[in-house]
Amino acid sequence: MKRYEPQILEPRWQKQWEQTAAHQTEETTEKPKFYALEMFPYPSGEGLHMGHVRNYSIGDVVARFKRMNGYRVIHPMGADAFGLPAENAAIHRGVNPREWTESNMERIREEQARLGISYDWDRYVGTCLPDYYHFTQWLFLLFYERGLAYRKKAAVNWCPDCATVLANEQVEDGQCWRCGSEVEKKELEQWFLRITDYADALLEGLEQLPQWPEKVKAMQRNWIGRSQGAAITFTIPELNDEPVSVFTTRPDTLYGVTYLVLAPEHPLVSKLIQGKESEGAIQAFTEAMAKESELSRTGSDVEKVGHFTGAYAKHPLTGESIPIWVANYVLMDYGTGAVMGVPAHDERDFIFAHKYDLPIRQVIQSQEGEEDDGQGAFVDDGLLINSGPFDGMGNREAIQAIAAHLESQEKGGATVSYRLRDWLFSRQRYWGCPIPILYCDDCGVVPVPKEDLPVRLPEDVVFDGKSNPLTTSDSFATTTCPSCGGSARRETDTMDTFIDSSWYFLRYVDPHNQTVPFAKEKADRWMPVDFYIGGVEHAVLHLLYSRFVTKVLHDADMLEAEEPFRHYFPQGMVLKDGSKMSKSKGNVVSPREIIDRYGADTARLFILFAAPPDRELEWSDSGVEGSYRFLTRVWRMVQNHNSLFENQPLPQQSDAAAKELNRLVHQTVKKATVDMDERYQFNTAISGIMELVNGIYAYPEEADRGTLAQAIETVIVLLAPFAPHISAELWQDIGKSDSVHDQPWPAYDEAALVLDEVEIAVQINGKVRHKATVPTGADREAIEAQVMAEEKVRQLVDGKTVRKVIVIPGKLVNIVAK
Ligand code: ANZ
Ligand code: ZN
Repeated sequence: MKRYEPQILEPRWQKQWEQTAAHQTEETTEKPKFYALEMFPYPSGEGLHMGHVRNYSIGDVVARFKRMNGYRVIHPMGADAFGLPAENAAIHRGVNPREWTESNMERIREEQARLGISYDWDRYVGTCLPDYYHFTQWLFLLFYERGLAYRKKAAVNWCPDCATVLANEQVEDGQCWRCGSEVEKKELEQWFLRITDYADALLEGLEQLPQWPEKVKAMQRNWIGRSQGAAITFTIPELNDEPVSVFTTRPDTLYGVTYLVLAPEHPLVSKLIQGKESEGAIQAFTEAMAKESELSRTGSDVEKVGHFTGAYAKHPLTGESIPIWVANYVLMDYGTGAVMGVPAHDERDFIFAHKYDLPIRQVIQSQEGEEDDGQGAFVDDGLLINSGPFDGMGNREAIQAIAAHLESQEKGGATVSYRLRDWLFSRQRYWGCPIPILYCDDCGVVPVPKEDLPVRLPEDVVFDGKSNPLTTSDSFATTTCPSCGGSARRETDTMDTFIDSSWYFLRYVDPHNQTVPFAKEKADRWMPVDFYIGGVEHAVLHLLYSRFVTKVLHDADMLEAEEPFRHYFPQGMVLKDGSKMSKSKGNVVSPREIIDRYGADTARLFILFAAPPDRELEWSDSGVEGSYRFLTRVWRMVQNHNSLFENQPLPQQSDAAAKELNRLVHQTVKKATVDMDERYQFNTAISGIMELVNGIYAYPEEADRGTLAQAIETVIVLLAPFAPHISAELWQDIGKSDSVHDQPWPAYDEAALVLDEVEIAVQINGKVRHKATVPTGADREAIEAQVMAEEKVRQLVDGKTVRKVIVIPGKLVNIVAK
């Protein structure tokens, strides 16, 4: 018998698929489309890990299943190839980041090919290749033209010794990861993308995504953080009635304000403290706050620290004098950077007022009119008190009423705030996409004309780990201004690498386009992505940025779709011994070893069988063994019956065993179809196939050969999406000249699922008293259970004790009862 040797047959099939372009995308339009996408990998030096293998195995089953079901499928792959690790390799090991990245890309591609994933390699996209980043720059210019890219001073992490900007991950306990010096915040000109313009669209779009997990949508909603409230204008008499606006969600508490708090960075602070006693202390406080993160200032267990400025504001409705403070917990970049303190009704303000001995004034009372116990803030709904004309009003109603009243007096009005910030987009890094902007002494900021793209990354750069390498290239930094011909300086910042992955799925639809990022017609042919699978760690940033970019491109008339991913499916983690498989835990199982030992089909089958795709998957060596044994069993089953296919017997369910096997075939097909289609329950689909294989092994020698042949064919076809190599080989071994992967997914016949039935006699103490109808082939237990439950039988034995039930399957049941 021919032996199962995956190490030999798998590479052979992979080569054949490559040579025949077997997975080339069908661009026809008669068939419905399906866009199957897996998150593309970062080409690190480590190669693929099991998380990748799981990701691709799931995506591939979906792609293959849809192809067999008559869809034209696009299933592309690429590499997210810009990023810091390449630059670090250059700094620490002196390697060229481009060569380092390209060799990793090559290695990962080889490993992906070894898995037998059905990618259309002709559409391969690498974000660090000039071919691709040409159009990342093109898109940046589009954002710039549409007023969605702008420059603004922003605080960045700055290491004074290395004279460089640090990413947040490079700041460890407030110190530079490289030299250990204290990291400062420094205000530098940075590029931003105006994602806040799309805050509402990004929220509303979530309503159109019923197939996204609720949890992921909630995370995005949270991140956007839309908050409905009011802006209220206080004035500062000593500064000529200069207005100061606060943002509050609780205008109903306006009469309870006993102080205002400004963020230390608020522009009014320096004016307010000028020449006052507080000046020195508040300046020092402001400097100290500038170095702290948002979390270290506002965390719920962080002590609230404030300083009185010595200045007062005037209450917009009562005219009262309100002391103005600065405090750590008020942030400049939320709302207006100023808040009104209402200690009676806000927990945080209550703590602050207690600490600094500020007055507390209750303005909302519970419906029952209980006295406030003074133990904390009263944050529930109730009726207004101490609130002038609004006394007695319910506070919900008062939120609207007070906002409207302020509006009529031009002292404020309803407004919305978002947690979402504009996307800080520039990086002082080398291995990223250059920002296509020039600075000319005469013309100012000049975008590079589209016909001059791409702005290529220079290679004559120095990696000293200090300055941005791009600033060390002579060929790059100076150039001529396209509008006046004078000399100009190039922008040396590169783009945040998140932009690269925010549009790659659009490049896949038209990867060789040399003039535009993609043709609209092609985008409309394929978008949106129908099934996007990847780790839930991307639930916010990557998925939100991709949605943002898609919406901008939609508004620019570049595609019809308004959302990039119809169905986002977060895959579960791969665990080993109960914890995440990771290098630091030392519990990594290498995909290479598994493939070397058992073949890719076993690895894929194990991963898909061991758990539903959205659940955690516990790695198990015995489970892998089990999958291998199953494939070997399928192999033997087919080889043993090889001769069966020589004369192609027609199935005829002439005997009971054939009928039963035929029923099992249809049942298995139905189960696999229902489990796989949009339910993605691959594990149960596979266990169904395993049962069918058991049924075939148990099939009697003398039963109909045609039915047996058909059952075996069905197993091979059903296995094709899971274990594509072995099924291709076995299909060939039973004499088929076409490819198993071109077979239609088998249909099932509901009529064939119905069990045949027989009539049997039911005796009580040896006398026939009843006839029961039971399924053919039902076993003793099933027959006894059914018969004893029948109404007629229950009546017959009523009041008697059943001593014994004798079942002769297919013939009779005798109940012995006294
Ligand atoms: C007065 C007040 C009374 C408030 C009350 C709450 C309860 P969300 O829901 O997160 O939007 N706030 C506004 N701007 C702030 C800033 N820049 N830094 C820190 N806190 C700020 O929260 C809005 C509430 O957070 C606002 O409503 C304000 O406090 C505070 F009984 O105003 B509130
Ligand atoms: Zn110029």
